[in-house]
Amino acid sequence: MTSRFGLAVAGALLLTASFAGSASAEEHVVKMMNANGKGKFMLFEPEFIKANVGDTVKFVPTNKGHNAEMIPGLWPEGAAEFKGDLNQEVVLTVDKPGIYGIKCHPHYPMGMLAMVVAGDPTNKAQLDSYAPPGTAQKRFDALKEQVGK
Ligand SMILES: [Cu+2]
Repeated sequence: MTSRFGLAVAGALLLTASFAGSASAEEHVVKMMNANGKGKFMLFEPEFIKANVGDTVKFVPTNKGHNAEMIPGLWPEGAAEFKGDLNQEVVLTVDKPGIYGIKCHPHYPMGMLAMVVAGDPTNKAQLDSYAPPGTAQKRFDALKEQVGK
């Protein structure tokens, strides 16, 4: 009995170790939505994504009328360009460390943006130089706050 228990513990430890040491890429899923039911309209859910280089972020059109595309003023140097079509699922491959700004083209002035932060925020200076349009500033500032954490 004791030895069998010991074996189970050893197995569990082994499993934990292999997970911790795994370098396999993660897929993050972000919904594109009209409302979150908590008084927020036109949004990516979640809006802030902490990722690792090599991960992917899949943007899913949960509601119609949205897309996901890069914010050119907030994009890691050398990272591939990114633009999804309206109502289409699109996958961002995180190929460089840094801060990736994502917007929905139709609703960007209403603040529909997301940030993906992977590894070192190499382009952090862009957070200060970049000026989002209209009421996007408020959500931009909230996301910017999270990058520092
Ligand atoms: Cu939208």
